[in-house]
Amino acid sequence: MGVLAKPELPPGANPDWTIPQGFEHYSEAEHQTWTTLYERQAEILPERACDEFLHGLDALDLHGQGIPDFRQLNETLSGLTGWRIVAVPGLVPDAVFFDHLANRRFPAGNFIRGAGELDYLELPDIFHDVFGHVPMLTDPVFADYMQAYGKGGRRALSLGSLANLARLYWYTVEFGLLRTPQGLRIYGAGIVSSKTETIFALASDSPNRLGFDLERVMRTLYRIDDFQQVYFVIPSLTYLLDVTTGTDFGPLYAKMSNMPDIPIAAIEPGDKVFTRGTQEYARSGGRLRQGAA
Ligand code: HBI
Ligand code: FE
Repeated sequence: MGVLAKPELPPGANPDWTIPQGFEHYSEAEHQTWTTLYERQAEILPERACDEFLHGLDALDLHGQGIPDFRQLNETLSGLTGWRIVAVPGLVPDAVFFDHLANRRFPAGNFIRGAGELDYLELPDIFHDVFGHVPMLTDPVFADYMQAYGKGGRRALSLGSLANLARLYWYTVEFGLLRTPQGLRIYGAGIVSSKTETIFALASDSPNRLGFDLERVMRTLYRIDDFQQVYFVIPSLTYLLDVTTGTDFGPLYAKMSNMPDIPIAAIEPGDKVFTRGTQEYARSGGRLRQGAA
């Protein structure tokens, strides 16, 4: 994998990579794209997204009336958990990203995907960032977890252990599942902002679904180009917060540095198996082969 080019600070951006959202510049078509994406998710998320996510949509009045104004969202969000959304032009350097999270600032892209790429995009746009990530920031426990992650990220960078911590983010914040008395529910932004993966993550018999274990997750490889082949299940948001803030990551990083990464579709001895997946979707070529949106 090539070394990711160090993104250059775009002209006009602040040293912390923040920019004005430019709310007044969005076109009618861009507002309509948001509404279309919102309506598709609103239809399928009940009984699939966790209660904390759905309550967050209500608390923020994120109900599909076009692209939201960060100034309005921030008044409500900061009152609930002290978090604020800051607009950025796209991915920002890791150190910048962690510093924002450590200060309860969530960096959200201010651009929205084109009408022709509704179903899949590599880069996080405003719908992924704001619809996918922000509702969970209204939950006090998850809000604490995200700030702890930011503080941990700064430390991981200093220890050269970013890869392990990025996997923790990937398998929780982006693609995490939560166990509830009503069954498994989604809290990961990468799933909840995707129509097709929202269905796949809970209903398909292709992926593994395994009980969350901190070391196991931080050793497990992941993919960025298609549906996940494994989802990790937490028993509660409090568990996730407690196990991460209660762990000294230094010795854990040192221990993992002498251990091999775990392949994406592996099931290891000691795994708590909710679903032993067939991996049929991945084996059949996934999104590219099946033309799945
Ligand atoms: N920048 N804007 C933005 N959004 C992200 O999700 C993001 C980022 N920079 C780095 C990053 N994520 C990940 O590499 C971190 O989890 C390490
Ligand atoms: Fe994301």
